[in-house]
Amino acid sequence: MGFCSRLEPIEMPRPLPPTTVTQLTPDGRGAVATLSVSGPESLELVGQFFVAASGKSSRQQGMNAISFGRWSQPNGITEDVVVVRRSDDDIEISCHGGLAAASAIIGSLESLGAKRIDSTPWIAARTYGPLEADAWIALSRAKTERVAGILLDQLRGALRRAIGKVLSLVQAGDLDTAHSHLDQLIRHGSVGLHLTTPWRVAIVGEPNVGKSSLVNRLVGFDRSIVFDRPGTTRDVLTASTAFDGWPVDLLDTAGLRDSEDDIEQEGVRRAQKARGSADLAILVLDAQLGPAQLASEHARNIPNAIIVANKQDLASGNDWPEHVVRTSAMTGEGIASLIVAIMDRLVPEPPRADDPVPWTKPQLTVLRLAFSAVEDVDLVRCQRCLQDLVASARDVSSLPSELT
Ligand SMILES: Nc1nc2c(ncn2[C@@H]2O[C@H](COP(=O)(O)OP(=O)(O)O)[C@@H](O)[C@H]2O)c(=O)[nH]1
Ligand SMILES: [Mg+2]
Repeated sequence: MGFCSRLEPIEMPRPLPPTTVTQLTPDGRGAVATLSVSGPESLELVGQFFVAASGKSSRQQGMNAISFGRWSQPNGITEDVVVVRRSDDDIEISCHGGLAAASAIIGSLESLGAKRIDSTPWIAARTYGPLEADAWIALSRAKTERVAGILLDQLRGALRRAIGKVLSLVQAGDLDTAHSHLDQLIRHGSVGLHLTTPWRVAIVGEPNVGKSSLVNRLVGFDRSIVFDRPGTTRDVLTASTAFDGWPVDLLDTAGLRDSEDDIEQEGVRRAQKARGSADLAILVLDAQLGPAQLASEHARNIPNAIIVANKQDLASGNDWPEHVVRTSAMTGEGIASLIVAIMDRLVPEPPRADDPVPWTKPQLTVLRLAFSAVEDVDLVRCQRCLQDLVASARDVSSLPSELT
C-alpha cells in the first residue's frame, strides 16, 4: 500500500483574499455616498446585484467608464447607483448619501461573503505614507473646492516635499534657510487647521443694531431670528458658510446689554462665552447713533474686533473713521467690504497653489518642535522630529499614477 508515499506534491490553489467593501465617504454627510469593492472577486460579486441601464454586464464595462444602473436586492428593493470599474480588482459604487442606501449595498455584498473594512486601512494601502493618508481623509470631508484643492496638493506630496527640503537644508548646515522655511510652514499651519475646523466669527453688539440681519445677509439666507424687539436672540446661533472658499461659522449672539431679565442675562453670558472662543469678533453699532459709540465700554472692551456701523440706509452724514465698515443689512450695502475685512483678518496670507500647508494639530506641534530645535542649533532633534513626521512612507512606485 505504498501509493500514498508516491504521490507527487500537488499544487494547491492559493485561497483568494476576501473581497472587501469600504465606505469612502463619511457617514451621513453629502448627497452621495461612495463605496469601494476590492479583491479578485469584486467584479463577480457586484455583478450579482448591479443591473446596468445599458444592459452591459460588469465584465463588459470599460475601465473607468461610468455606468448608471440599479442595485437590485433579493428582497426586491432597488437603489440607483453609479458603478465605475477602477481596475480588475477595484470597483467604485456611488449611491444616495445618508445611511440607508450605503448600508443596503454593503449588506448585500456581505451576504455573499464580502468583508466590510474601515476606510483607514483601505486608504493606507493606497497612499504613499501617513501624511498622505491623513490628507485623503481630510479631503473626503472638505466642505469647499478651495479647501479640497489645498488638501489635494498635500495628498500629492506638497508637505512631504517641503519637509524633505528642510531636512536637506539642515543636513547641509544651512540653518537660516531651514529656519525661514519652517517659519513659513508654521504660518501656513494657522490657515491649515481651519481647513477641517471652520473659523469662528462672533457677531456682538447691543440688541436691535442688526446683528441677526447681518448674519442672514452674510450667509445669504434667513437662518437666525430677526425680530423687531430688542433681546430676541437668547441662544448663540451658528450659521455655517464660506467666504471666498474659506469655511466660516458665524455666531449670532444675544445683545450685550445689561439686563434684569434672567433669560436675557443668560443670553448675554453665552454671547460673552462665544466671543471668548471665537477667532474674530465683529462689533455691530447702529449707524444712526453716530461715532460717539466708539468710545463706549463695549467698543473699548473688544479691542481686536472689526467694527461695523450698520443701518447706513437710515443714517447719512456721519463721519466714521476709516477702519469702521459701513453696512446696511437692509440693502446689502457694504456686505462685500465686510467679507473682505473678515478674510483679511482671518487669512492675511493665503497659501498659493502647490504650497505646503500642514493641516493637523500634531503636524503643527512637530513643526514647532523642529523650529525650536533649529533655534537651539540641535540638529539631531530637528531631524528626528521631521523624520517622524514623514516616517513609514512606502516605496514611491506604490503611489497611484494619478497622484504623481
Ligand atoms: N433700515 C434698516 N433696518 C435694519 C438694518 N439691519 C437691521 N434692521 C432692522 O433692525 C431690527 C433689529 O434687527 P436684528 O437683526 O434683529 O437686530 P439684533 O437684535 O442686533 O440681532 C429689525 O427690524 C431689522 O429689520 C439695516 O441695515 N437697515
Ligand atoms: Mg438678534
